[in-house]
Amino acid sequence: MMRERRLVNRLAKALATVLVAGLAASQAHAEDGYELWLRHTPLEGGALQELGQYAPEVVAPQGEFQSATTDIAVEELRAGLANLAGGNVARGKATSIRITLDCGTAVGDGQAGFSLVPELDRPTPAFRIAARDHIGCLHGSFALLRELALGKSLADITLQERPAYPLRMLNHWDNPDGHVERGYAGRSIFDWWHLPERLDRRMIDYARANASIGINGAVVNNVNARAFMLEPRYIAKLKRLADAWRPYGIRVYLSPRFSAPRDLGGLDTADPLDPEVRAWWRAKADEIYAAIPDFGGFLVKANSEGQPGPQDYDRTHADGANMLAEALGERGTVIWRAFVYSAEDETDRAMQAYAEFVPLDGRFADNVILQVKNGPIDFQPREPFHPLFGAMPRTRMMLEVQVTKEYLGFASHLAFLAPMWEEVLDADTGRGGTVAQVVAPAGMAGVANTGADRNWTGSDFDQANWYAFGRLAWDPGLSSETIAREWNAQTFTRDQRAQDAITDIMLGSREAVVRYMTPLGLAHLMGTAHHYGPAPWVCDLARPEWNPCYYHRADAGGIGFDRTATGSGALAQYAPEIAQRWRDPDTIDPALLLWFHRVTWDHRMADGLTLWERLAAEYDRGVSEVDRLAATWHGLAPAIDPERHRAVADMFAIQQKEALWWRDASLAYWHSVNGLPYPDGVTPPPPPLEHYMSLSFPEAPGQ
Ligand code: GCW
Repeated sequence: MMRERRLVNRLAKALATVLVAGLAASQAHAEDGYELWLRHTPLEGGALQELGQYAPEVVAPQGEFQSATTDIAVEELRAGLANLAGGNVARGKATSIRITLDCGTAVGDGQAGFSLVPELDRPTPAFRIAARDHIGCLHGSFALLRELALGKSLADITLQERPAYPLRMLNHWDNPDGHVERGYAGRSIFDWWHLPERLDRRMIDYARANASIGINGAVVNNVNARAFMLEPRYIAKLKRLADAWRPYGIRVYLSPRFSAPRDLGGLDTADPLDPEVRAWWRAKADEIYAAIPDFGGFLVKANSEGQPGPQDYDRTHADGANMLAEALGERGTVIWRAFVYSAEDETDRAMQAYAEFVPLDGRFADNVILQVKNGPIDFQPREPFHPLFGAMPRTRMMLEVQVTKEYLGFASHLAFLAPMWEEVLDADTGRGGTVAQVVAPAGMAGVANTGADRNWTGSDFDQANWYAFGRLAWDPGLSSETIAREWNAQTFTRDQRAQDAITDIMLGSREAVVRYMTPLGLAHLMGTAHHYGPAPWVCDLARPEWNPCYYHRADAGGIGFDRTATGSGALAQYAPEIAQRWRDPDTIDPALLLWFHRVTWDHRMADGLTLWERLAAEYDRGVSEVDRLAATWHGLAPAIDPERHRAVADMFAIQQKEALWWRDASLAYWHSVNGLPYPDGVTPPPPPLEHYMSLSFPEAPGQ
C-alpha cells in the first residue's frame, strides 16, 4: 500500500515536472513582444558560423575598472552573444576573440560616447569597446549587439559615436494612481503603491531598454502633477527608482506642482518672488538631493490648461522657472514647458506661446531649458514646426514630441512616427539652422507610450516609436528608413524580403493617417475630451480653441485658417524666408495649405483638381493606403511568428474600419457645409451625418 502510494506520488511529481517544463518551453517561445528589440535571436547561415568560429569571450573589467554598470554591460554581452550564437559559443577556445571593455574608472554620464574597435589581426585577437566612462561602455555594448543582430560581421563593426544631445529623455504622463494620461498601453508601469520596498522587475527591463537606445533621463510623473509626489514618502520611492536606474545611466526627474508650497508647505502663497516660497523650494530640493545625489531636476507645466503657475501672482514664466532653478542650483535642470495658451486670450492659439516667451529670451537662468512641442498647436498628425525654434537665441530649447499616439489613432492605428520627427528636426528655421541644430545644446523629450501591457506599448509596432525616439535623440541625422530597418530586423525577422515589406509599411504609415484624419494641413478635428475619432462638427464648447470649428473654419464659402497678414498673422512669427515660402496658397506645400490659408472649395490646386476634389481624393487615398499596408502585412504570415502576426493583423482590422470612419464622417460633414455634390468617383458616405455625430465613447482609454 505504502509502496503504491509512493509510486503514485512519484508519478504525479514527474507529470507535474513535465507539465511545468512544457509550459515554460511554450512560454519561452511565445512571442508576446515583451523583449522589445532586444530579442537577440540566433543568427543564421554564414553570420552564425562566423560568430561560432570567433567564439567571443567577454573579459570583465576588474578592480577600479569595474562597477555595477560594467557588470551589466558584461552580462548583456554574454547573454546577447550566446543568444545570437544560438548557444554555440565555445568558451575558452584557444582561438577565441576577447571582447574587452576599456572604459576607465568613472561611471560618468556616457556623453562622450564610445568606439567599437575590431582588433582581430592582433596576436591576441580582440574586439575593444572603448569609452571615457562606464555608461559609454554600456551604450557601446548595446550598439555592438545591435550591429551583430543586424547580421554584420564582427570584423566590420567599426563605430565611433557620441550622442548629439545631452538630454534624451522620456516624459511619462503617468499618475500615481496608475492611470496614464493619453496612455493606450494599459496602466502605468510605475507601481508607486508598493515602492520603495518592492521594485518591479519591469523597472529594470525598462531601464535596460532605454539604455540600449541611449535614453538617459525619465520624468516619472504627469506634468498635470499631484503635489503629494513631493512628500517624503514619495522621495523614498523615487530614490529606489533612481538607485535601480543609475547603473543604466538613467537619471530621474519629477514634475512638481507649482502650487506645492501652498498645497503641502502650509504657506498661503506660491508666489515665486516670495522669500518663504523660495526657501520652501530650496529646502525641498535639498531634501531630494540628500536622497538622490544625481536627481535630474524638474519638468514644469505652468499656467496651462488649468495648472497653477507664476502668472497666478502676476509673475512671468521666467520668474517661476528661475525660482526653481535657484533651488536646484548646479545640481539639476528646470525644464519649463512652452505649451501654454489661454482661454481668455483671443489671439490665434498657434501664436500664443511665441508671444508669451519671445520677450523672455535671455531672462532664464542657465540651468533652465524651455521645452517646445514640435508644432504650435498640439502633436497633430501634421503641423509646421513651432515658430519658437530659433526665435530665442539666448535660451536653451528642447524639442518635445509625443511618442504616445494621442492624435494618431491611439495604439490601434499603425503610425511609425520617425518620418514626422525627421520632418521637424530637418526643418530649416531660417534663424540659425534647422530645429535639430537649435535644440543641440539641450535635447529631445518624448511623451512615453509605455504601459503595463505585456508588449509595453499596446501594439507591437508602437515599440518602433519608442525605439525611434531614442535613436533620433542620440543621432538626429539618422533616416527614418535606417531606423525602421534596424528596428524591424531586431524585432521581427532578418529575412530580407520581409524586412523590405515591413519597412515599406512603416514608412508609409504616418502619411496614410494624415490623409484619412487631417489632410492638406487641417488639424484638431478629433472628438472632444477622449480625442478619439472624427468630430469636425463640434463648434459649441465653452473654450473656443477646443472646438474643431475653430481650426477648420469651414462654411459654404471655403475652408482653412487664414494665418497670413489678412488673417491671424501667425505666419509673421516665422523667419521672413520661411514665411515667404508659405505665404502664397498657390505655391505653399499642399500638406500645409489649410493650416495657413483659407481657400474656396473651388480653389484650383497645382494638380488641376479643385480643393473639394483633392480633399476627397486625400481621404480615399488614406483609406486605400491602409488597405494596402494591411494586405502587405497579411502576406508576411510565413515570415513572422504567429502570435505577433495575429496581434498586428487584429490592429489592422481596427485601423481599416476606423480609417473608413474618419473618411466617411469627415466627407459627410464637409458636404453638409459646402452643399456641393460629391466629386466624380467618390463614394458618398453610406449613413447620414447624424449617425457619426451620435457616436460617443465615454470609455475610451487615456482620458
Ligand atoms: O495634448 C494635450 C493633452 C493633454 C496634455 C497636454 C500637455 C498632459 O490632451 O492631456 O496634458 O497636451 O501637453 O500638457
